[in-house]
Amino acid sequence: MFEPPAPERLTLYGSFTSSSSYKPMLFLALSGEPFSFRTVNLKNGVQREADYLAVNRYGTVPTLRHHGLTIVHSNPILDYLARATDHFEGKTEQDRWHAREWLSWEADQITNIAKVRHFARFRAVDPVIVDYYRPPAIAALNVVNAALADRDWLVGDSCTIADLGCWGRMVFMAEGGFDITNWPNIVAWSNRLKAMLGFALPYDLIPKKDREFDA
Ligand SMILES: N[C@@H](CCC(=O)N[C@@H](CS)C(=O)NCC(=O)O)C(=O)O
Repeated sequence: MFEPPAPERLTLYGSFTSSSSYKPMLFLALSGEPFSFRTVNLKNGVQREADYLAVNRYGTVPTLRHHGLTIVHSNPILDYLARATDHFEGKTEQDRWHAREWLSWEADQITNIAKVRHFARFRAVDPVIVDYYRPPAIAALNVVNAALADRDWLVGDSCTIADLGCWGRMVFMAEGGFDITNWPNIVAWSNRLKAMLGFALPYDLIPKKDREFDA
């Protein structure tokens, strides 16, 4: 069921409600690389079915398959895509490490925004839980806002996987009650991303059904 169409074709498994899926999806949309999308419906629990667990043992999206490789978790996927396609890669060796430093940091910190949104949107939980994640989420937004005070992109002078990873994880912030206008440098940065050819927000970008994307 989840066999990739052809080993040489990039195949992304994801879900339209998932910020983690949006990150590589946005990379692929902006880069114009051909790829196949395979939907994993989280609402129906497809991520916990044996066929998908054989692809991704964590039962999460996204997963990328290419040339016989299976890569799970959004940041290793961004790392792989940058190396494999040379899009959104840092220009210098230091920039390449700096971009990956941002990805590691976002997994620790921006993920708090995704947690607030997750509990606010998908689960009826004690408000204490949301209150626990909100301050570190705000702190993460403050860090990104400050980093963008005197620069257009997080690393170097062009968009890299650092921007796609950090933006992608925070993209549903409004669903968590975060008003982006409180962070004006993030607004300006998101507008730069939105101006790029191929950009779309998750509900417009991630298909609800399997789909082929050609160059
Ligand atoms: N750290 C992982 C997080 C993956 C993750 O937790 N994905 C969520 C959707 S955003 C998921 O698949 N959840 C499974 C579920 O809800 O059962 C990544 O960045 O890929």
